[in-house]
Amino acid sequence: MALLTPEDLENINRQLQEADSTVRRVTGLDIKGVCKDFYGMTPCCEKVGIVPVTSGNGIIGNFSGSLHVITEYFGFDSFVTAMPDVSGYYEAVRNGARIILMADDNTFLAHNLKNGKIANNQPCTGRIYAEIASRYLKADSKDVLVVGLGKVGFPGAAHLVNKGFRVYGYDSDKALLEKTVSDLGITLFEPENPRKFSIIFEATPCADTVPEFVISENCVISTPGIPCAISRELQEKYGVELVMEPLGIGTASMLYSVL
Ligand code: NAD
Ligand code: 2YG
Ligand code: MG
Repeated sequence: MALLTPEDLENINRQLQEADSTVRRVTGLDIKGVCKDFYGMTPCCEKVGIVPVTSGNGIIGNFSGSLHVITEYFGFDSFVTAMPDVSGYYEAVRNGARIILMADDNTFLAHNLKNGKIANNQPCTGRIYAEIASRYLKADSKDVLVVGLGKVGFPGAAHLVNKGFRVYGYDSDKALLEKTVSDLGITLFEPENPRKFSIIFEATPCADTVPEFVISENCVISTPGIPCAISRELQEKYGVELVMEPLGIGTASMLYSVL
């Protein structure tokens, strides 16, 4: 799995503000507004304990610090523990944390200790980016192209199907693509039969995965995938509304889902 780098997380507050402006232009609501509508909950100053984890590839510079900024941005009262791992977990609970946020190389979770709800970053990220895409106010139809059907893309695609969208799926892994098309009852997107979309949801770890022939003027590309799904040049050429941010939108989705 591709891990975040400290550089991805530089200026997280500014990245969040920029993403918020785009989400507002695209949906008419800010990220908080979309989360509130989607989950039917609002934070009430729940105390969040952020526990750094040293296992595997170890602590990522800016990761816990960014989670601190993000949680406060969305109205939670949060703190990063001084100790990592089990000692940090103990410290978080002893200091009154109601929600624990922590990640190793495979799992990033939010656990609400009061109501027992637990969330995983991948499906929560997929659903919220798909939800934002689905709310595009200027969409020309209910057709959506989904590029990347893995741990983030699959739950996003499933969410769009449940919302009544016509989902066209594409993944470079042919076996996974065929299985997903059959499991979700979506349409297999064939690059040999090109067409344009006003809503695109992308979730791959690769760059430039959205080809020019699918991009319509002023389309939305809602993409948690890092690095970016399209070049700056194509973004400007077609006036693409790009919803892309490395950590905050997915974390907000996790936190709202455990309230
Ligand atoms: P994954 O490996 O489970 O799935 C990725 C899928 O993309 C795979 O099925 C793969 O076959 C497909 N793929 C790769 N290259 C492709 C291409 N050129 N065209 C079409 N499909 C292609 O990974 P994941 O856990 O779903 O994560 C996807 C991306 O989202 C990663 O970059 C991850 O770091 C990122 N992510 C971002 C956030 C966020 O908050 N922004 C949160 C979680 C994950
Ligand atoms: O506590 C730490 O600093 C580290 N143990 C965090 C490790 C996180 C690893 N996960 C990732 O880099 C991401 N693929 C998942 C984070 C979701 C946002 N992109
Ligand atoms: Mg995110």
